[in-house]
Order: sequence, then C-alpha cells, then structure tokens
Amino acid sequence: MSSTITRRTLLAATAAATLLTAGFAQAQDKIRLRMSTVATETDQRTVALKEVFGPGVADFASYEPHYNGTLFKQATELEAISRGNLEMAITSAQEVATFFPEFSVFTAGYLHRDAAHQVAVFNSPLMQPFKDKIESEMGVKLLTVMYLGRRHVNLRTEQEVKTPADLAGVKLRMPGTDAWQFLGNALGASAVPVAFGEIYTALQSGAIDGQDNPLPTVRDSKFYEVTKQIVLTSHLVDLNYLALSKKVWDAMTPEQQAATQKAADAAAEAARTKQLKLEDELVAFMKEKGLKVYEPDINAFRTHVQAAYLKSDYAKAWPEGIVDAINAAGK
Ligand code: KDO
Repeated sequence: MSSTITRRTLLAATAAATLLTAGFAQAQDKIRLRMSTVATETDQRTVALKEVFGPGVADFASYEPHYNGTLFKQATELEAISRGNLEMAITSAQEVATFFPEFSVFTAGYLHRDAAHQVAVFNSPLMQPFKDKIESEMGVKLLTVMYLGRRHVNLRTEQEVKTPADLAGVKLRMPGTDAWQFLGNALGASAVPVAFGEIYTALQSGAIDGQDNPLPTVRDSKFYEVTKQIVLTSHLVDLNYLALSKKVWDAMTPEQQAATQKAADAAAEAARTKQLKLEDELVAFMKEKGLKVYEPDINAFRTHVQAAYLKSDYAKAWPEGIVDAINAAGK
C-alpha cells in the first residue's frame, strides 16, 4: 500500500475538512437555549420540551435542558435570565411575584378552575399588562403557560384531615418564596420553606410533616415512599410559565420567533394532555402503594383560603377588577 499523498487525496481531504468546518460553524451559529429547571428529566413538562420544543426549534437553535436545579437553584432562574446568564427556565407566578407583587393574584388558592382556564387566562387580554411589565422591566418573555396540576396535601402523619383546623401545627413544606409560604399558612398549616430537591429527605427524616404537590409530581419524585396519606384539597390548580430571555427573542428573525412560539405552545399542550391523564390514573396508584387518599371538606378549605387572600397585603397589589376578569376568562 502506497503512503504517497497524491494531489487527488489531498484535495479530497481539504474538501472534507472544509465541509466539517462548515458544519461546525453552522452548529456554533445556532442560538443557544440553555433551559434551567428544578424539575426532573422524567417530569411531563421537561419530557415535552425535549421531545416537542427542541425539535421544533432545531433548525436555528440548540435546546440544552438542565434538570434538578443543577444549573441554577430554585427561584434564582429569573434573575439569571435578566442578567444574561441563562436563556430559558420553567418559572412560576410565585417567583415572578417576588419582583412584581401583582403576579400574586395567579398564586391565589382556589382561583384557577382547571387547566383550560389557565390557558384562557394566559391568552386573555387581561394578561397583557403583566406580560409587558416583566418583559420591559426584567427582560423576560413569558412564552406559554404549562400545567403542573392540582396541588394536594401529602402527609407522612396519619391523623385524618377534614378542615383547615386539622392542619394546625402541621409542618408543611412549601417552596421558598413568600407567596408559597402564604398559601401553606392559608391552608391552616405551619409553612416551612424547603427547596424542591430536598423534600424527599426532609420527609424521610421527619424534618417536615408533609408537602404539597400534584399527584404526577408525588409519583415522579417518589414522595409516596415516605408519606402515608394524600388529602385531596385541590387548593391550587398550579401553573408554570416557560420563560425566555427577551434579548434572545429580539435577536430572532420573525420566522424564528413564530417557530419558537409554536414549539413552546405545542410542548405545553402535549405536557398538559399527559399530566391530566396521569392525574386521573394516579389515585389508584397511590392507593396501591398503601397511602390513604381522600377528599376533605373542600368548602371549608376554599372559604378559609379565599378569606386569607382577600384580607392579605397581596390583594392590595392586584389591579382593580382582576379577580372578576380571571373568573370570566374562558366562560
Ligand atoms: C415545588 O417546588 O413544589 C414545585 O412544584 C413548585 C413549582 O412552581 C415548580 O417549580 C415545580 O416545583 C418544579 O418544576 C418541579 O416539579
């Protein structure tokens, strides 16, 4: 075999190298979309983002998800986007409310009726001033609304809970921001801030008596292994927002923006459908795992929680007539 480099092999090698460099340059030219979340890789929202959103923007962007709070800790993502250190995140109204108190209206217990109502509210004109504010003052665009599910009280203790009075003194883990703590206390419990990633061990060690999350999260993060009952309070039809850097959005062409919006909405819809189905199925799953699952006196909880919100400082930050507008959305 000859090792002589002929003119032809040299030309072929140069052509191949040029092609490789072009491919590399193309990959590098793509818009980088790092997405940070505390959610797991198996959560329905992150699965849909990977399977639907990523491919939907793949022509011009590389979607890079980071799970379990490994890139940014819970509730620090919005600032990271604002400072230009991150492009995307799954965030919550509770987190946005730490910057813009009027967003607390979307954190109020027993306000959103269901998943469809969340979508109607998010797409209604009532939402525009909220979206404009976070865009102009923080550089964060809320792309779409994602359904997390109906939050229920999930306890490691066995005492039956019928009314808010039965939660007196119960150390209920809620996420760290004030709006979350308020909700936990409004339920009648003693809210304790714990990061999402630390719930399992806090339940296991008895540092907390319980936590609240929708059934798919209870299954996904295996909280059923370290708890004994689920009280179906449905106290919050919980939502998350898919947030994107406004700077990144503004740098996109109109076609890229349209594709990004379409991919975000499609991913949210896919996740919503799966999450709703799971919620239906998981009561049986939890019972099989040996947990008691039952409905408390929902009216007692609703009255207690709504009264707490209406007399709170939060309500003072809500725009005039917003609760009625929210109630009317989608009807
Ligand atoms: C949680 O910390 O309990 C919570 O459910 C709050 C949500 O807003 C959201 O951050 C969620 O965690 C994560 O996406 C993990 O599911």
